[in-house]
Amino acid sequence: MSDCIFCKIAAGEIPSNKVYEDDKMVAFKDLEPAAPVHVLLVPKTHADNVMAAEPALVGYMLGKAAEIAEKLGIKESGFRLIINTGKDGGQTVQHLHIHLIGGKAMGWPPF
Ligand code: D5M
Repeated sequence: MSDCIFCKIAAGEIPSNKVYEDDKMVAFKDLEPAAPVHVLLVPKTHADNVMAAEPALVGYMLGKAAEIAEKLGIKESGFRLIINTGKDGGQTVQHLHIHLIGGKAMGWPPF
């Protein structure tokens, strides 16, 4: 999508602090980190949200999330994966993204 900021980041048209990239996705640091480690995993193909994405792609990204957590040093301490979806889910960017958050102990429920 031509006006999608995450499409532009994934294509390298807008700078980001990337921690991982392959042919299907990128992962980059969130601009408004909620914890010491906070990266966003974003597919290179546009999907508005998790419901619009290919399930196999979502599974691929979840597998990569575990790899990236290890790379960022939070595999042992633990982390949280979040996919905000739609209005009540708090989704503000309409391009599927998985938040990978860690580096501190978190509570539950998250609201
Ligand atoms: O989360 C959208 C997230 O995207 C939010 O945590 C800020 C982040 N964001 C928005 N623009 C950028 C850029 N340009 N770089 C890095 N991070 C960004 P949501 O789940 O939609 O509420």
